[in-house]
Amino acid sequence: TLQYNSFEDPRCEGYLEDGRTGMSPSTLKRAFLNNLFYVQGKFKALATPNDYYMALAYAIRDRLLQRWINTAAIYTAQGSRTVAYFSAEFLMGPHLGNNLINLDIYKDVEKGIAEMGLNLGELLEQEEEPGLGNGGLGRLAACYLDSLATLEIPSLGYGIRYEFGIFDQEIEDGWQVEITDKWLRFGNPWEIARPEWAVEVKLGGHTDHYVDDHGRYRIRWVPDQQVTGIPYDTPILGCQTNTANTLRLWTAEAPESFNFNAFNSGDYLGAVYEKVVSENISKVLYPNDDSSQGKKLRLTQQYFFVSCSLQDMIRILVGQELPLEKFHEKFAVQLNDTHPAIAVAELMRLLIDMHHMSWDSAWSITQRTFAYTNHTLLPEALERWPVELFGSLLPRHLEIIYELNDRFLDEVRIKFPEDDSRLSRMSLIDESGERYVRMAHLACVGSHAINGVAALHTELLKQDVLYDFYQMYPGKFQNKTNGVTPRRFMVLSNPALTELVTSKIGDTWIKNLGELQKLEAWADNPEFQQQWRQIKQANKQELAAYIQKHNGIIVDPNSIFDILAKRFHEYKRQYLDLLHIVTLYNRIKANPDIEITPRTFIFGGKAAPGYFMAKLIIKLINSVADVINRDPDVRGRLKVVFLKNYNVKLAQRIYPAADLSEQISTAGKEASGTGNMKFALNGALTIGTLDGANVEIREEVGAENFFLFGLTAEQVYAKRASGYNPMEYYNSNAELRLALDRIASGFFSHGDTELFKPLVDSLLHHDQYFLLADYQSYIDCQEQVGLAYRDQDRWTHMSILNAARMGKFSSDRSIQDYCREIWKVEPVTITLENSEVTDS
Ligand code: B1H
Repeated sequence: TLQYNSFEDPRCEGYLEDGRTGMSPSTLKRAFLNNLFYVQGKFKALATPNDYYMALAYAIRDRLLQRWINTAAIYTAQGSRTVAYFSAEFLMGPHLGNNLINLDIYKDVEKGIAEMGLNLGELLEQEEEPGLGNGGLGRLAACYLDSLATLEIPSLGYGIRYEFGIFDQEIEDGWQVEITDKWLRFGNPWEIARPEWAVEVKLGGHTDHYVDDHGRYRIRWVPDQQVTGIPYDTPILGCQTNTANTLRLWTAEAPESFNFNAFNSGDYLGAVYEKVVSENISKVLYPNDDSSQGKKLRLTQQYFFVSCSLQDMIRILVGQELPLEKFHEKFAVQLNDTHPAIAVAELMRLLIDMHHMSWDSAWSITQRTFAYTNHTLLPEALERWPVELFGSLLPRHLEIIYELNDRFLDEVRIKFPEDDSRLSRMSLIDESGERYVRMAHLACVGSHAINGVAALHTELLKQDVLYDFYQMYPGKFQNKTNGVTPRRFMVLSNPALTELVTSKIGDTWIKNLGELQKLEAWADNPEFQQQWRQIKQANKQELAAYIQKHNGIIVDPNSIFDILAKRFHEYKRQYLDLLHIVTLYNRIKANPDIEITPRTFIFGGKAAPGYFMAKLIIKLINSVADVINRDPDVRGRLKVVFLKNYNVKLAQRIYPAADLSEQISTAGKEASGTGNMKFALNGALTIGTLDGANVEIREEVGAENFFLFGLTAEQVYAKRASGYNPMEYYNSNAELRLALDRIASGFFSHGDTELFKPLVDSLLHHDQYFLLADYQSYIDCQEQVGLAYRDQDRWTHMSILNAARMGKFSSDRSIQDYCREIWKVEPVTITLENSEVTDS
């Protein structure tokens, strides 16, 4: 039995507080100092901020472990139905602060740390964030894990433990420079390796058709490479609950036995080379957002983590003495886009080849297991793999896909006879030119539910990209509008606003965001308005200090903080924001006395390293900033700031300080957006198009509290169909012409007229994303924003109502919808009584 120390103030009766589980301030303090000594091997005089961070992280991890082990024990004992969220990306953000919030000990720890002469904020700053995602899709997965745990839903996140996450962005001479993200450099206190649950993954080679000892026809995959997947587990704690679920990420290693032939034949370097090749699989995250690269290594990554995860789930099933026939009863698997869609073929292979199930049983289990979330309509993001490449890596899966396709096309023929064009449109194989495997089609056929991520997006999926599949299987289609976790994006990142809100309506809104509605009663209360404004002002001052420290630019916290923060992509139209900036600049230059509400334009975001136009837009922002910030004529009225290395940590500083949230994508292009929700939750007003979740945000907050501009998706389609000519707008709009001419003239590029030519030309001659068509509407709308800001009472009223009406956009709501309508899974309560820790 364990030896317990006795402590002065155990929190609850009958509960033994030991040095690793106790939550009282004195116990926490002692645990922290113990870790500093015994884990970091330091005492105060020598300790670095990182030592302090690590000492605290381990103290908090100890508090999680009891919950984590109990959660696993109870799920195992009850054989609970479990959600498995398959995602190539999990953009988790730093763990420590979030765990303090969810354990509900943030304030106590902050106080205890201060008593030791330290500052919690500085320790939190030390944590290197696990940036294992690109943007919205990866962050959505992270918010969903938070909500799943908070709602006490048994769940596992499955993905890849990339050694290098999304690159760090530096700016040199205005250009983006990419630096590798060595996030594991100082060790990761949140993960535990589980080498005892390693699995083997085969790659390449060919298939063998043979007759087994019982005279049965069988197929065997003879691979030419094998890698080992090692799981690393991270606890995902719910908010104010004992549930701690697991994020299980796979690292690729060479099998120990691998290539001993090469060793034996003396080819030591050859054998080590093979090892390097294996370990490359989980080396680096592909840094593209909303586009697919078509590289073999990427397909290998996808197959690697999917195969590891499905084998792991079979191990769990067998461990609970459940038959394989119950796979779909034990697990609901969500495919986060098509990146894990190979799972459909892999589960078929495992059930048929490895576990000798019949095709029909395997198919019935497979379809009842998977559900597929589509995140984009952009054609360049739809994953397709050349059949050749696919077959060279996954020969058996290609056979399975052909067989699936034959059976599927027979179904199509029965429902839609004599319709060859439909057959070729729907086929799992694109045969219009070079042959490709269509991953979205595989995901649709292999899933019982297909969902989009906002109402408009789901409608467009049904009408356009997946039209044929909607006709074939209308019952499979559902909408699940995205959501964000209020724990990280409000309670943790905006403590002052959290406290104000809680002082008025209590704290139950944190787990039931709909209750924010009660704030409406305060929207016109002068005292409350003043407090609301003061908090926004203080948050802006903090961001201003950050800007001064990192950019050397002094910005005015009384100006409108007008913020566009997201990945760089032409469809997101950062360039349109720039055209507004240049237009205001031109107005002031032409008429120095003009009245303009002072603004600070703040940008943040990364461009994919190979995306030339996106990188050129970053350069243009920095070039415009250089000129405007130095020009005495606009001093006190316009400032432009590019914040480098936008990531979860920086996002947490930005949302609380925003007055205006820029959500200006071309209608029909942004599937949902989630930044839009985080800004509004923190009291920013939105200027936006009718795109993605903007539509629903506007519905919720009311049209009068939302700055709407631009063409609708339908109008965009109509314009494209009738032959859009951007030059007409250029010729007929003097201000627009002036803005573009300024950029083209070399005014922002030291006289260089070539530098930004590709940007100007692309607008004048193609303008794929309708910037010129939306320009005037945007400028007019921004004028309204400037006027509204001058009436601070009105602005504050709108700001309060925006936050008060964000209830729908909690990821708790999204997850409840998924649980009820797709996964059919129920909560399981985790108690700490009978805990293995306290019982033993
Ligand atoms: C979204 C992606 C994406 N949609 C391919 N698609 C990737 C596609 O590495 N790749 O190959 C990576 C990411 N990401 C985003 O998902 C949408 O653009 C947003 O509108 C949406 O809010 C977010 C979450 O649903």
